[in-house]
Amino acid sequence: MRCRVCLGEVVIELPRHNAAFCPDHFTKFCRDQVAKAIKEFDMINEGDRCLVAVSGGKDSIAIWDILLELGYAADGFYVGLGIDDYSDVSGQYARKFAAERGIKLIEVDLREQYDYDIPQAAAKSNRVPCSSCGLSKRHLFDKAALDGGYDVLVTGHNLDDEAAVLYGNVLRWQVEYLARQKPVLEAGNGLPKKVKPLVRLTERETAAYCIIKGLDYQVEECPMAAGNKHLQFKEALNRAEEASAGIKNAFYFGFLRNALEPFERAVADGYSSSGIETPVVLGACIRCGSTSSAEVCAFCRLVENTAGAKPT
Ligand code: Q46
Ligand code: ZN
Ligand code: ZN
Repeated sequence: MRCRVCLGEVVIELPRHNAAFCPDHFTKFCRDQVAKAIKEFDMINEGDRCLVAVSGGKDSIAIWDILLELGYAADGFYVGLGIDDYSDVSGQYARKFAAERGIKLIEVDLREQYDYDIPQAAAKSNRVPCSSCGLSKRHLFDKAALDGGYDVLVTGHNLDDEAAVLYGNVLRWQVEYLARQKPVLEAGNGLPKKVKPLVRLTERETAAYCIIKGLDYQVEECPMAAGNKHLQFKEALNRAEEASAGIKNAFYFGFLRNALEPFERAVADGYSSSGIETPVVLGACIRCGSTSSAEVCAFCRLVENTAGAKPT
């Protein structure tokens, strides 16, 4: 096969697009896909200040690089999760990327600033580590975006991530989650606007983008990912993709086009999976001031239960 654009030597084949690309046209393809997602879903406006949640992995490094290449103002935000060497190395890649370009990387370290880490939180809770990790990251991402006055919080969720989450939510008909399964969540209720500009690229493509561009990233999988059911859903969808190229894309974008709206409407009309119609009253957490339906938000409860320390 030759490059679809210049007929040069190919570096990657993309069966779902029935195409192959040389290095230059592949990186252009990635930028074009991100630009298309941003435009299609109205993710970022001209002049917006973006904060990219950077884990040091391929997806967040790739989206940070692509946004800068596309001319967006994008700072980074990294959370030190305290997951042994994995976190140390991940942080180094995020810092290296920022330092080489002279751009801003905001950092929060769970141990230093909140007196706990993810292994501790996982040990104290009866749930998989990703549960307290996800809760911590979501809270800190939102806080950093709001405190820094950013217009948009950018995360590196790719097509594989979104299709796997959708698959899990469909299997259990999680109506409330399905109603929010969108590549853009507008600002509101004390939360920043959140966007996922990588939804048109797979993780194989973001990894290839980083390798071709010589961007260093954390190659190791998180050692605490065991029990994360999304990984198994991803594997199931990878098998489906092998059987039928493009099925992931069709599944995810078909949902957005054809099936999202009734879920949004149901939730707007007061649907509750518990069957109890209790209007959620949002207030401010008495510890940290973040928007919460409880007196003390879930993050502050996690901090208190895990470390006995109150966040500042
Ligand atoms: S870092 Fe945290 Fe992930 Fe590790 S513990 Fe799970 S959520 S897998 S993206
Ligand atoms: Zn080419
Ligand atoms: Zn709180």
